[in-house]
Amino acid sequence: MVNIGIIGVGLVGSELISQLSAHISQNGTPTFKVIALMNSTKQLLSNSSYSSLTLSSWKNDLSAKGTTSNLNSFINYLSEAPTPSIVIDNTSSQEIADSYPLFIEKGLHIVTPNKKAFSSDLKLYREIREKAAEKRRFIYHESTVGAGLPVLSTLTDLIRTKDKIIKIEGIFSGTLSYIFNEFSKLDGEKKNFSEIVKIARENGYTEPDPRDDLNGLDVARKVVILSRLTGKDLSLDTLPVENIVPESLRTLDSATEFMASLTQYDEYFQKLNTTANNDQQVLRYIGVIDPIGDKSEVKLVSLSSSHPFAALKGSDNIISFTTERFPSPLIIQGAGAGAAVTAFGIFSDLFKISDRT
Ligand code: NHO
Repeated sequence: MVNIGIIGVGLVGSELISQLSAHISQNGTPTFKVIALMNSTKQLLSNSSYSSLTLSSWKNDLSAKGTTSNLNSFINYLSEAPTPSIVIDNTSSQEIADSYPLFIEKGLHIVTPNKKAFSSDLKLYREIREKAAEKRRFIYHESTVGAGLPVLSTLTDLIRTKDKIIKIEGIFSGTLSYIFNEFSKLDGEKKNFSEIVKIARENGYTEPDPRDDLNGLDVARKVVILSRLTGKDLSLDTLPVENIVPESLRTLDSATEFMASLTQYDEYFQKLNTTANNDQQVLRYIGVIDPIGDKSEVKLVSLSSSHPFAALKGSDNIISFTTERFPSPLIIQGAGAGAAVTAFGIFSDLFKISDRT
C-alpha cells in the first residue's frame, strides 16, 4: 500500500481525487491510500494509524475539520507514515517546488504537474536530481509537458536505450493550439484574432489574462524541461522566445484593457495569416528542442498545410521526436489540456512508483 499526501486541491487536484476515489472503490485491495490533503489555507491529516481519509467527503472535511496549512507538519506527518509515501504537488507554487529537496530528504517520492522545479533555477533542478539519486527516491512529472500524453516517458525510454535525439518539436500549449487551429486555416470561416482569443478566454481555455499564454512562457518552460531531460542545461533566461503579445499591450494593467485593445492588432495578425495562406501554409506556435546545437527556441511559424502540425484540432498537443532510430519522426498527439488528462498523467505516475517500490 502506498501512502499519498496531496498538496493543492484545485482544478487538477480535485479531479485527481475523483480518479483515485474511483480506483479505490473499485478495488478490494487498492494500491493507494490518501492520508493527507492540503491547500493554501487548510490541511487535513488522517490519524496516528495513517488510515485513509474519506474521499467522498474530502471537500467538506477539509473545510470543517481542516487546520491551518503548515508545510512542515504536513511533510513530517507524511514522512512518518509507513513507506512508501508519495507527495503530490498540484500547485504552481515556486515555494513548494523549492521544498522538493527537503521532501526527498524526508524519504518521500514526488509526483507533480508543477513545472517550476524543472524549468526554473538550474541549481534547484540539479539538487533535486542528485538528492533523488542519492536517496533512491522517484520523481515523476509527466503532466508538466503535454498533460497526460506520454511525452516524458517516451523521451526517457529513447534516452535510456541510447537512441540519439536529433530534434524535438511540438505544439505544447493547449491554449495556443486552439487559438491558431481556429485562426489559421485554409478553409472554413475566418475570424479575427482578437475574436478567437475572446472565445478561448470565455470558454476557460486561456489563463485569466491571455497574455500569460501569448507571451510563450508556458511553452518555454516545457521546452526547458524537455531540453534538460536530454542532458542539455537550457534556462529560461537564455532561450529565445517569441512573445506574440504586441509590445504596446504588454504593460496594460488589466486583462480587460488588453482584450479591448487587442482588436487594434487584428489587421497585423490577419496580414501574417494571409501571407501564410497564400503559400498554402498555416501559422502555428511551436517549441523546438535542439539537444545537439543551440537552436532551441519558441516561435510562431508558417507550416505547409501537409505538415502534421497543420492538421491539429481543438486544443490538442502534438510532439515530434526525430532520432537516429526514428529519422521519420515518432509523433505523439492528443488532448494536451484539461483537468481529466492532466490528472491521468499524475495518476499513471503514481503507478510507476508503486510498481518500483
Ligand atoms: P488551481 O486550480 O489554481 O489549484 C491550485 C491549488 O494549489 C489550490 O488548491 C491552492 O489552494 C493550492 N496551493 C497554491 N499554493 C499553495 C501553497 N503554497 N501551499 C499549499 N497549497 C497551495 O490550479 P490547477 O489548474 O489545478 O493547476 C495545478 C497545477 O497543475 C499547476 O502547476 C498547473 O500549471 C498544472 N497544470 C494544470 C493544467 C490544467 O488543466 N489546469 C494543465 C497542466 C498542468 O494540461 C493542463 C493545461 O491545460 C495546460 C495549459 N493550460 C495549456 O497547455 O494550454
